[in-house]
Amino acid sequence: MFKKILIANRGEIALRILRACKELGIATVAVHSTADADAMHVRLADESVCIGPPPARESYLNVPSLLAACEITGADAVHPGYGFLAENARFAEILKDHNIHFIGPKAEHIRIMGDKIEAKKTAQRLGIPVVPGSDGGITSDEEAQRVAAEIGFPVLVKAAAGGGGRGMKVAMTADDLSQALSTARSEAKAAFGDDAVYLEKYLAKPRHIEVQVLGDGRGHAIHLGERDCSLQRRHQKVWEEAPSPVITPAQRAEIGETVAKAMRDMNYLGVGTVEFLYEDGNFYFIEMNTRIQVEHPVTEMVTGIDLINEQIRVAAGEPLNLRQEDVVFEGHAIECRVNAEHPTTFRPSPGRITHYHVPGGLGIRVDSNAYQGYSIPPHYDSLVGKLIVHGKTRDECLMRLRRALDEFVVDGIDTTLPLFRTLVRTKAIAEGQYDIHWLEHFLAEHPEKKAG
Ligand code: MV4
Repeated sequence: MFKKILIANRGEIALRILRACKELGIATVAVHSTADADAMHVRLADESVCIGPPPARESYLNVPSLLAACEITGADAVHPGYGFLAENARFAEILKDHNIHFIGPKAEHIRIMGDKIEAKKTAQRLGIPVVPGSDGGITSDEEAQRVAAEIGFPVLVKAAAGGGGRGMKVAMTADDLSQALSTARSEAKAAFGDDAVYLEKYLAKPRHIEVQVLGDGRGHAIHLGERDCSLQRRHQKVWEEAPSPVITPAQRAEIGETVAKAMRDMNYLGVGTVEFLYEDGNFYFIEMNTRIQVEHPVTEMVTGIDLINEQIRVAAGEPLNLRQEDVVFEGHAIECRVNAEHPTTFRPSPGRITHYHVPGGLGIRVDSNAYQGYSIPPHYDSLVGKLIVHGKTRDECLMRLRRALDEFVVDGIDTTLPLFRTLVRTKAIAEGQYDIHWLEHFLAEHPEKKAG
């Protein structure tokens, strides 16, 4: 097992990783920018190293600084968390070259899944259902027209280097296709320096459902069920839940086994998430994330499995001692991402938290780095914390969530708590009847309701 882990991240996830390390008896090194000297993860770590000024590219993305911090402290492994360097294959290789373990998948798998065309080809080859579309990249207007005629309009042009919705263009008819292709190409070139694009059938009203996996890198892999992350705003998840309100146990077992088998066949190492669009009873692969995700706690709450603990242990070469039949799903969990943003305009609201009180009681979990008197710096994402609630049933979970949201106090800054207080009392949410566009429509149609 590792002796000392350097946590190459900040915020709530740095704290989450630190807690897992403490329970495993592993020493911790926090790194921080000058803007994060007062952060909770810095206070609680065994050691800390300042790695640069506030801008992420000069601190949390600064590889030479991180290597120096490993060297100074003698850390034998790095946990990247999510964002920053978590899905940077080159970083994983550089660490390996320095005899430092990267707590994450093999570099080759990070690289494959970072290229959306390669990811889709790999998924399809491994038996995962994919969205109908081009076999690989599109090289001409003629090829695009041929594929589109085959799959039918509307079609979606996507960037190979994309993800997060950037470089995506819909073509409703054949007349729109040439324009969609060239716009997607130039946006992709500008955003990612890579103009490779591919074509897919456009699914009009799908849900976003993702399957959590865990592998030991040596042919053993299991699934931990799905999360429904359909409630998003501008490609940012807002509310996530497990299980999905529309998936049956038989469907879960089937898609879960399909994904787990694929992970076994590729000898996948670590935690991963296979993302699907779900429409009319069918799953369609879109992407795979090769990191721990923000919303991992909802899976932990319904399985009782500590994903970061498992992630660390398999990265250290320990076998997975969980079999698929050991994974038992119990009850329902919902996560609300509380952001330091105005609840109706979503304008970022960094600043000092003057009063802070978190909800408690049975089934309540708050993953947050915030505390009374803490100042949220303006340089990073606006996540204040995650409220995760568990109940025996979805209705009990919603009931508890209403109560927990009413208890939660974050004063001094704007937060999205009032939005959640409204959502949790909204009929479509209570009934679980929402798709990936529901929240954007709700926010556009009910501006007066958003503040609760
Ligand atoms: C799609 C789609 C419809 N049809 N692909 C957006 C982000 C990227 N990761 C995948 N995305 C989509 N891909 C096909 N073939 C609609 C979206 C999409 C979306 C997906 C998940 C969650 C929210 C979304 C919001 C808008 C569009």
